[in-house]
Amino acid sequence: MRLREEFAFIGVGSNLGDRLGYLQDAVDLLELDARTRVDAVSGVYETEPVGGPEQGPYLNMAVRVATRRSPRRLLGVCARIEARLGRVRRNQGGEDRWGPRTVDLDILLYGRRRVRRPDLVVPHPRLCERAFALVPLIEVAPGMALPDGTSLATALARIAPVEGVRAVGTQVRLPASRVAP
Ligand code: A4P
Ligand code: MG
Repeated sequence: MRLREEFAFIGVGSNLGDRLGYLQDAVDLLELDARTRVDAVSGVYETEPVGGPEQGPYLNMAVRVATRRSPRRLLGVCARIEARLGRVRRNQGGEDRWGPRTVDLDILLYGRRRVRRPDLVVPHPRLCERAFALVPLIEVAPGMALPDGTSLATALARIAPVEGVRAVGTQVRLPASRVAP
């Protein structure tokens, strides 16, 4: 069955190695998926690490994609990109949880859909607690609301004042095929 195109929003984070390079590669690889195109990218933010062991600051951004993949298939696309960019999953649920990573792709929203499966929860379960996810998301999802009708702006206001999230004043490039001729 061919799904119609829907907008989904992916949060990308990196805190190891060439962080900006990993964000760019993640965006380019999302565009390479045959059923997904990158529609917009947020600015890049440097953010203090939340949770996990002692670790360095992250770069975080959000990507709006138009996709014909189901939520589960899109999660598969994200997992393959993480693997390709060198993220090694060890010790699931153990000390690596929330630990440093070359790149992490989370599905923050998939339209107004709710998904509750053992391997996938959308909206992302910790979205509303995390300024590092919400601030870039609002850039690429202006006016968007959560499935319960709460606007993202209201969700952000609930966790204000926002600390530890600083725009670095740069953006990754939209993949070449998206740039107007
Ligand atoms: N999973 C369930 N729902 C989703 C979803 N909506 N999107 C499952 C993506 N994955 C989802 O994730 C574990 C499992 O979550 C996946 O196999 C998938 O089936 P993971 O990426 O392997 O592990 P993780 O990222 O270490 O754990 P988790 O719980 O996803 O952590 P988070 O919530 O992604 O947090 N601080 C700053 N400043 N910036 C960050 O980007 N990121 C984290 C990771 C911690 N602290 C951070 C940041
Ligand atoms: Mg994750």
